[in-house]
Amino acid sequence: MQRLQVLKETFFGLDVVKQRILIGSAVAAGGLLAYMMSRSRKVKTIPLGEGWWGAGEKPLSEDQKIYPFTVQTSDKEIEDLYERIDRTRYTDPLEDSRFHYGFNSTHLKKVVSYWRHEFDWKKQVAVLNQYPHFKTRIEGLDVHFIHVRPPHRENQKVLPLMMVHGWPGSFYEFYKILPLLTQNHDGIAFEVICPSIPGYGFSEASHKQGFNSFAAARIFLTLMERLGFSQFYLQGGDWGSLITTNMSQMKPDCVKGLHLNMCMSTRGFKVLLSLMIGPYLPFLVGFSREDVRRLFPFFEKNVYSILRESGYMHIQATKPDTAGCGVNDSPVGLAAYILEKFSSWTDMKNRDLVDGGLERKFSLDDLLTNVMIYWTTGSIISSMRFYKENLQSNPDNRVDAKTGIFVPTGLAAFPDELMHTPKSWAQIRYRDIRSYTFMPRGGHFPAFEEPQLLANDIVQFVKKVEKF
Ligand SMILES: *[C@@H]1O[C@H](CO)[C@@H](O)[C@H](O)[C@H]1NC(C)=O
Ligand SMILES: *[C@@H]1O[C@H](CO)[C@H](O)[C@H](O)[C@@H]1NC(C)=O
Repeated sequence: MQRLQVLKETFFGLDVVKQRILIGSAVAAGGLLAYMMSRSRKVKTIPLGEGWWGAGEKPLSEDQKIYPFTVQTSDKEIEDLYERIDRTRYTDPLEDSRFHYGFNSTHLKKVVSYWRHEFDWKKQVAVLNQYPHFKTRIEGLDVHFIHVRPPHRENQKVLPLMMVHGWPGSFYEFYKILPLLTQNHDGIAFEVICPSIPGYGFSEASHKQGFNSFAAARIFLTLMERLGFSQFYLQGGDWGSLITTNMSQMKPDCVKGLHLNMCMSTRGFKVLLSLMIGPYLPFLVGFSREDVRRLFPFFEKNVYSILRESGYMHIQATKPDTAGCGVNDSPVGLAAYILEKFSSWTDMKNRDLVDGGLERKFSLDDLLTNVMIYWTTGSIISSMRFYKENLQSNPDNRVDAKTGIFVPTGLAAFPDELMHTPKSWAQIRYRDIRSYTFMPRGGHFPAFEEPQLLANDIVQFVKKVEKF
């Protein structure tokens, strides 16, 4: 009480200006304190939760062994494919429409003719089997993955790295980057684990509703634990970016570093402000010149362009089982549906080309191998359901959206990615960005399109984290 009295007398003994300065400072300090508390409140991890996605009742115990797996095919599978291809009904494209109405069906016939007469699935199955495949049961599902180790070398530090694909890709997207990552880079090399998301390719699909990126993240954390890794690196784009982000939020102590080639962080006042001021005074809101080039005009590049391209997402997030019927039944329908994305998501300008520019970055063998992974496993519908499960509720309200990511993070911003995320936006969620690179070329599937560029960026990021 005595002290309060002294404070009061001192305060009123000051002149008005000093009183105001004092009040102002107190308010500012209070605000700062409240701000820091609100930020530190976010320093939490997402609860791991639990789940079981098998058919029927959960058994009392489950086999936890890891089994080798080999991709197989049969003459019957190939005959069935050819019969269906031969019965395909096409519709002529509109004159000069190129890829603007979707896959140009005149060009589709050419791709399908290659598929039918030249593509050799048996040979591609051998290509798939050049790396060791495994399956293990987690939360009621058989989870498939490949596990590739570098050759033994003296004085080499081997770092485990999990790479997670998205839609409509697969573990096969990583085949060209694997040899680059298992090379020795000044004493470090990666041992790489590429799982298939449950419901994609050779990983069993959930039998129950609600299988989202949290569940996939938890399953992949269990997979890494089962493989004996207590600390590892993560890499992803598309769904892989969400899943590996969620993994980093759930078990930050296990994740030495997170490298993403797509990241979403476009919420909040800061983003709004930077959109209004950014084009005029980019430095004020932390934009570089390259950010401005990639972001503006904002509505054209980020709203209209997304509206024109995201119909698939709305369908998959609402009625995947209906829309999926046709593409699960027709290999040509499936190829058009998937390969259109490999055209436009590599470069939106590909829509202006009669052949969708498909072979500018990929070989037909590589593209059709990815299609065949969906076709032979009959997994397109379950892959589409992942949209519904993840977009059920407003993603911004999910617990993980409000949780920061505190593990060392590396971002590779490819110029033809669907949306550009400036570093200043990414920092809102990713609180420890160690590297942010404007990549010189490439789009949504960089491991498939530009394996060397992506590998270089992963390596430089990891060297920073390891202080090599
Ligand atoms: C479709 O592609 C073929 C090339 O495969 C081209 O000759 C044709 O003009 C294209 N059609 C349209 C409508 O763009
Ligand atoms: C897990 O899933 C995504 C988000 O980050 C949701 O939107 C959540 O925000 C969470 N993490 C991701 C993907 O970044």
